[in-house]
Amino acid sequence: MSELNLKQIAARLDDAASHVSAVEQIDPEYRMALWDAYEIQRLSIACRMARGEQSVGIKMGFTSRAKMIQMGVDDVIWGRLTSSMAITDGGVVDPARFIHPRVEPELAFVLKRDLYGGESPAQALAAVDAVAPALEIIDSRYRDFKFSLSDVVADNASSSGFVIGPWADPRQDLSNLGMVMSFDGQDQQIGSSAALLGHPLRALAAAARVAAEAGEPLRAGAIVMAGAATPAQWLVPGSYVQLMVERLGRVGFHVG
Ligand code: 0L1
Ligand code: MG
Repeated sequence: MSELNLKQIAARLDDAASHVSAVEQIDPEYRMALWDAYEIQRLSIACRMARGEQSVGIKMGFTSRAKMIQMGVDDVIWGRLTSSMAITDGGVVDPARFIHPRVEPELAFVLKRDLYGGESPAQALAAVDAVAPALEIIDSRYRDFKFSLSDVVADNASSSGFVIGPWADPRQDLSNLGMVMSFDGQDQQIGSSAALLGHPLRALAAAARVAAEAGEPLRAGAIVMAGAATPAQWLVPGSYVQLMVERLGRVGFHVG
């Protein structure tokens, strides 16, 4: 794909996000290779940086076997997190910022040391400062939330917002923590941290690998959203979304 096409598509996706307006899928028109899709993602996030947003970390997608099978893929995808996507724990989210937002229960890590890719999960843990319950708002920029693998990669893996709860010591057993996402106190999704590639630290090691492969290794201070433990749910205006993670605590936000 030509440099011009890559830039035009990146601008199209950036416009869709900033004007809260869905666009048609790109892949049927251009047959994007996966590396083109990641370059479009990079260029589209560069448009945000040019407006003053800062890079704060990355998100992992398709970390559950169920979602990989659904998409017919055998590797994770990833996207970039920027400062404007951060939502305060307990804060209010205006749904008008999004096209058709969904929310999913996750864990987040923050690093105290750089990761270079190739680390084992145990080695990756040594670089972690803290772990927290987290919620991700995903909002595909494509009409009807329909996309191919390349489409969703170009669209920053649908990433749109994230909320991080209280940070906790990561040196504890994270392998099978119960995770319950509720709306107004009604349980919506129940899962386990084991859904994240079998162990959330595997998702972290995978994040280090993909970031290094992209030439942007994870630095101290970076946040990693490690992936969803359950399917995503549509946001309901007026509701309070909460995630409770066994031993780690709660995180939530009001949908305005
Ligand atoms: O964060 C995720 O696992 C979602 C990745 C993108 C696919 C989707 O929008 O459902
Ligand atoms: Mg997610």
